[in-house]
Amino acid sequence: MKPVASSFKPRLFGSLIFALAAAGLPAHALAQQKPAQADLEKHKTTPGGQYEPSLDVLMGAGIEIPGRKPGDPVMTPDEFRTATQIYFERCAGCHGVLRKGATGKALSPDLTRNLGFEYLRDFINYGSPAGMPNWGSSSELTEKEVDLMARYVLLEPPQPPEFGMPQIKATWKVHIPVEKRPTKQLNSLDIDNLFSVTLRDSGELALIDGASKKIVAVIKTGYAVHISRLSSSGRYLFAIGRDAKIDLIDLWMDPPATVAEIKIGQEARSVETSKMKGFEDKYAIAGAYWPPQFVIMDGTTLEPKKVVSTRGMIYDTQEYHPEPRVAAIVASHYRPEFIVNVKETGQILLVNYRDIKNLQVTAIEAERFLHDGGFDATKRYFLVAANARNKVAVIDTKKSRLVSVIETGGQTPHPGRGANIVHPKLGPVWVTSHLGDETISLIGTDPAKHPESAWKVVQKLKGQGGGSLFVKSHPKSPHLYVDTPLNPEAEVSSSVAVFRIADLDQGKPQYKVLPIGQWSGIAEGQRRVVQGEYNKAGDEIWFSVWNSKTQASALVVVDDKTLSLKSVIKDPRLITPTGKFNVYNTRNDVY
Ligand code: DHE
Repeated sequence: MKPVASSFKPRLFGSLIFALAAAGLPAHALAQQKPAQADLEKHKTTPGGQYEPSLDVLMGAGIEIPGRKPGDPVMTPDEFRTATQIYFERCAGCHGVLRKGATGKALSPDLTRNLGFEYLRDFINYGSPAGMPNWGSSSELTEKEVDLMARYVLLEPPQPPEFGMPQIKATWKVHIPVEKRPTKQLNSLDIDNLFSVTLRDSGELALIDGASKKIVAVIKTGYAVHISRLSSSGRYLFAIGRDAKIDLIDLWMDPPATVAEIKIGQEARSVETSKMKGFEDKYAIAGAYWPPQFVIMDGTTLEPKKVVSTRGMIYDTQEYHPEPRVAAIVASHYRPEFIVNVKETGQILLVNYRDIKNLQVTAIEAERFLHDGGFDATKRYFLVAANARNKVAVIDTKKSRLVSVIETGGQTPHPGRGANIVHPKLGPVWVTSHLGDETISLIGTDPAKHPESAWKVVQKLKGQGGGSLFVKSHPKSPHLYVDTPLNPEAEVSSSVAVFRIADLDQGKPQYKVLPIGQWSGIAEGQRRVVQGEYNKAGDEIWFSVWNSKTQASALVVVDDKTLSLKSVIKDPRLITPTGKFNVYNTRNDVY
């Protein structure tokens, strides 16, 4: 069947076309020809390209097929459902749920119809060096699926439903009311040295005792659970799934168990709790990717108190963005404020929770595509990556204002919460690695004693390669660790690089490679080694060896002083372990 849209005249432009033209092909043949292998190489998916959000939960949200318009490509309801699923899983992260553009270009029908079916099909097939993955030629999508997606983007985008207070309230369950909970810790766990480990693909978390390395409990959570955060006292643990479900776990119970749950949207990644003196354990906040909103809740019951939309203007162009996602959220230690990072508008919102009825929000103009970040060692300054802009924005949480926006000098910074170390010559610095290359950037964070270094990239180290997601150190550690789980080389993705902090003032600081994947004793799979996390004492660091759901995974514990293998935690229940959150370090922002 010939799609109706193929009658639209393809407008031939873009780097793929230039590459073909350079190869001497006539313009009319361009859309149909396979480019040369050398040109295709430039279109390959990068680690950064692979790491875009997959909004796969949205499909379950009751998507309506938009009304057909004259000239629409023919598509059966089944095809439409398949295409919507593919779009949310693979495309919406960059192009937006509503196809208004995010890090990728807008794909609204007024634009796609101008491009035409053939152009779109070839673009989806071969990608572009500007970052569009080569979905077809990499065999990620079949020829039929590429054809389907080219027709799909010519249609009006379907709009997933909103999720306001009535829907949020309907999902809220208190399993154990506060008055029926223990009044003192009932178990004998060393709570501060517990690790909450994300078991991504089983939708669970494992609580592991830091000393014995024994699994204390495995607790059901939301779909593809993402992160854990702790209440200020350390008693309550909050886990958020990609389906925006939060589980509130009481660590005083024997064994620790879920006491309340709620869904704050359809898709989410971040949760945090109030840390300011006088507000300990009082509030929780979670941010959603869809609908674009954050929700403030009671910290002990999850009762939703306030839903705030993040739809609004992009900070610099002052244009409306219909779906600015909420990325990292941290809690200020200086003011009763949550620091909410809004990706697409580039605004950092300081949400004052002193008076929720008369909510005061300070909107700071920062940079677009804010993603993840953490505090400096004093916890006064918050540094967040604007990843697609290769920048880091710095907020002074004491004065509630922007300090600086810094070019990191690498491609796509991805710090996690970053690492704070004291450089032998340059004083306190905060570190980020990068998804796109091997650069590890050190940013000065001490304007009082090292004003010449403050808010500048004072040193760039070279790590093992691109595909890094997390750096880690500890105030007591002599080392800085850099993972590379998304590096295409198996040897690099299954190991970590370690720098000795004392050597950083030498000409070209060298790193040592720890073969964590090999140490795990697991022979199968990709053995991606991801996200170091210290124990409370700061003398050992845990890494996840992250395999697929059907393969063995493990946690590997390294002696921080000797950089030798200390222990391997293996258990059939450890399915796809990724993030690890030590209670003490997480509640006190130690990293
Ligand atoms: Fe994450 C933190 C979003 C994929 C493991 N991740 C975060 C944060 C955001 C985010 C916004 C910051 C939360 C905060 O501090 O409040 N992550 C996203 C995505 O949008 C993305 C790119 C794709 C997606 O569809 O979700 C994504 N993340 C991943 C993974 O594939 C990882 C490696 C494995 C997994 O479990 O899914 C992963 N993300 C993590 C971890 C943290 C995190 C471990 C917390 C790090 C920390 O030290 O605090």
